[in-house]
Amino acid sequence: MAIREIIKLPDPMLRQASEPIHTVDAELRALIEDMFETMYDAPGIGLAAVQIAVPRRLIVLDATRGDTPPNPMAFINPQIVWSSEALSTHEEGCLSIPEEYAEVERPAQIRVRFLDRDGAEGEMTADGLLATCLQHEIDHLNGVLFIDHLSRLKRGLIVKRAKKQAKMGAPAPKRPERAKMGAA
Ligand code: GNR
Ligand code: NI
Repeated sequence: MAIREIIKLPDPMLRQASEPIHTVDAELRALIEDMFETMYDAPGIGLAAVQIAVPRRLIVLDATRGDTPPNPMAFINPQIVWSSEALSTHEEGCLSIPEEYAEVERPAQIRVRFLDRDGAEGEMTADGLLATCLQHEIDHLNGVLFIDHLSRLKRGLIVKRAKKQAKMGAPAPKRPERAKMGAA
């Protein structure tokens, strides 16, 4: 069990589509445990595997809040099989885009098909925060971020700030060693 590092915008891996999972085995269940640990530590209500630099179609989520007991859920190869015509708006944030929040409009209800931790097929209908979070996580599996649902202007501002943050946080780039002058 381990807390993994969460990759941040503008890491290009966040723009990559994740690969389907073919086997649900002990190694995958260990990865799921690491994802729960990383999500609860952050803290966040959802996490896609690609956010810990593992581009596979796997998400974890726990949209309970307050005093309600935790409800860790894992979805392997999740697919939206139905979306309501009715839309709803929620404020969203993303662990890969720290300190940025915006209102995003999405279908209010969705039905999702997936494999669970035991490799069994499941289906679930979700609404409210759970529906929002599932759509946010499934977007990650397709290289899509919540900022892609905003106007170009808002997205541009957020990307600009994220790039600035990345520059400030990154170690100084190594300079190539200069050839010594006059060395034969
Ligand atoms: O922790 C998270 N909170 C959140 C709030 C509103 C809509 C979506 C989310 S998901 C986010 C964690 C995250 O980045 N998951 O990919
Ligand atoms: Ni996110």
